[in-house]
Amino acid sequence: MILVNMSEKFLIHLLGKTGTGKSSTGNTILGIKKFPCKSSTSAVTRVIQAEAGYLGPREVMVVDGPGLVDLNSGVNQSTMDAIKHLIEETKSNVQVFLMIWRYGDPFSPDDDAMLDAMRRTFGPSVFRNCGIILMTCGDNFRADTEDTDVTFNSWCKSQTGTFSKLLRECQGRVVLMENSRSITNRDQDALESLAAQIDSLDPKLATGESLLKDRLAIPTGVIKKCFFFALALLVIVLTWIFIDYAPSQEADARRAAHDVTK
Ligand SMILES: Nc1nc2c(ncn2[C@@H]2O[C@H](COP(=O)(O)OP(=O)(O)O)[C@@H](O)[C@H]2O)c(=O)[nH]1
Ligand SMILES: [Mg+2]
Repeated sequence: MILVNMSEKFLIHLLGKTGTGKSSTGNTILGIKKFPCKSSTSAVTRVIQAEAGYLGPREVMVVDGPGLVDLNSGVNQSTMDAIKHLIEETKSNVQVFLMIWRYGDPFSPDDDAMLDAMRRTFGPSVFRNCGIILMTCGDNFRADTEDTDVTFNSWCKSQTGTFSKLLRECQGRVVLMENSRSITNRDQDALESLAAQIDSLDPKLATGESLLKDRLAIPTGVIKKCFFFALALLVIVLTWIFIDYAPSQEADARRAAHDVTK
């Protein structure tokens, strides 16, 4: 179990698949190599590790762990449970879910499974209230686009599918980070952008307390579908009553007219 000092205001959870640069991002944020990282096809980080530090003047606790999705074995439920447990322990703190991808990696069904598991575990508004996308390998992005007028913003806007849906859910919060620099020459632009986006979260909606409450909320999509289903049912029933009732009224009128003529 990790004991978190409650004075840390922000918990920054580094989330994503194995090898996307989660631990490297944690080290860039803290400005010190606290998390082990290396290029490997299997997970290097095997347990949840939380390290305290500062992002500008903000007190933060950075939480690193194994990938949320293991290659060929789906969502890593034990990591998900460990994060949930940590949030329960730090209910009053603002929780930041840093969803980490490596620039250049294609999205796969694993990514959708991971995002759905997050929505199921922490509620349908988890990304709206707490989510920030972070793309690592900013160095590769810059190398790919140096002779073009493609900016990171325009690149994000041109993306479709899973990425664009998640970006909408995250209210457009996205950061490009270069972890390949030395710790003494950290990517300050990325750190400033991350800090500004953390500040833009609504602290009332992003606390652990609010997240855990939100878990029980019914998604608005489901409410809308139920409403339209009920409306359609009502129209069918009314039409049926009207069709059934109108001819019998006509027949009554005809019978009454017949009685009068007699
Ligand atoms: N070029 C480049 N390599 C990176 C960057 N971020 C991470 N890496 C490399 O990607 C590999 C996996 O990183 P790691 O942080 O261990 O990934 P994790 O499994 O998600 O924790 C390591 O070799 C890192 O040096 C980046 O921004 N640029
Ligand atoms: Mg790692």
